[in-house]
Amino acid sequence: GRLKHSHIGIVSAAFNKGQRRNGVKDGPTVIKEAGLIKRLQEFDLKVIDYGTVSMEKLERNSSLQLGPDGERHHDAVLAYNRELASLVRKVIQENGLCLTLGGDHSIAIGTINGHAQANPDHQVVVLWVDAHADINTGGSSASGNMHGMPVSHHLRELAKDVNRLPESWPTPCMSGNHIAYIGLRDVEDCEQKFLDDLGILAFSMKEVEKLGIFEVINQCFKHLQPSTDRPLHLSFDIDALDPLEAPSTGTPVRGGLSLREGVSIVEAVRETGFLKAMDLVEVNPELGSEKDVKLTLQATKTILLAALAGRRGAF
Ligand code: NNH
Ligand code: MN
Ligand code: MN
Ligand code: MN
Repeated sequence: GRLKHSHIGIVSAAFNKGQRRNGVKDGPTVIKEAGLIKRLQEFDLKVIDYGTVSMEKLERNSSLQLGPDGERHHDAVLAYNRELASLVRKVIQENGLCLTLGGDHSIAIGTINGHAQANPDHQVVVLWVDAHADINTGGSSASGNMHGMPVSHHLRELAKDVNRLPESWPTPCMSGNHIAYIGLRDVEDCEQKFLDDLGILAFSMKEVEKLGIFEVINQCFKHLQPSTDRPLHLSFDIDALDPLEAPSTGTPVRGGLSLREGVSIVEAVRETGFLKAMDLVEVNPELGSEKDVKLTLQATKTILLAALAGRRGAF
């Protein structure tokens, strides 16, 4: 049956080692300080704050060196994500729904793995809303930043190209037909080749413009077919939104989704009844002016309120 979402567990993934800007680790704190939990509770949701998975341990144990294919902070990123995954799994098993606040998008290595682990056959379908495809491998990446690589870690088709921890964590949990994208507009050639070779359903801003957001959303769900056995994971990178709506993020790309299109996506996600995990990532309160940060937080809260409470409205 469909999920009810009266209980939500929130995990703060205060992590920044998947890219080069420190402030993104403060995303969870500023989003919570902006009153998220209180607002959700006003709509009769039981919200449990599971606290923060911190980076401190990693920083003490070092292991910040490059991976075999030049992945920056390779072992630290994966070790952090392994810890995050076990918390996400627990939160889903205890509440039915886990919201993870990032942090940079490398945290989706852990959240998707943890979500898959929480399901009976370790299966999941993913809707990835982002300006970027985040499907690089260490070998294909020009930057070495692992926030551009989370998707490749989960795909069986790319398994042989991905470097893992010695215990071979994380295990791939999906195929190219279990993920769909909305909002793409800054995809590298190597990434486009992965998308094409794997036949991945991907709606760039060009298709959003041409088809309209509702047609795009409908095609995504028709393709992904979320179900009890294969519930939905929404990974929402705030840079999917146009920088006019959400300027305080590390890699803004102009020509993005309006806030209204973003809201329409997450409302439809909620209405499937099969959302079990959501990531909201890449909010960086150190970037831009005070007004930029305020706008970005308003947009973030609007997306989260629509996704989790099914409401539009002011904060
Ligand atoms: N594709 C680039 C890379 O791999 C940029 C990734 N940046 C993101 N992804 N913000 O969402 O480095
Ligand atoms: Mn991303
Ligand atoms: Mn199991
Ligand atoms: Mn992005």
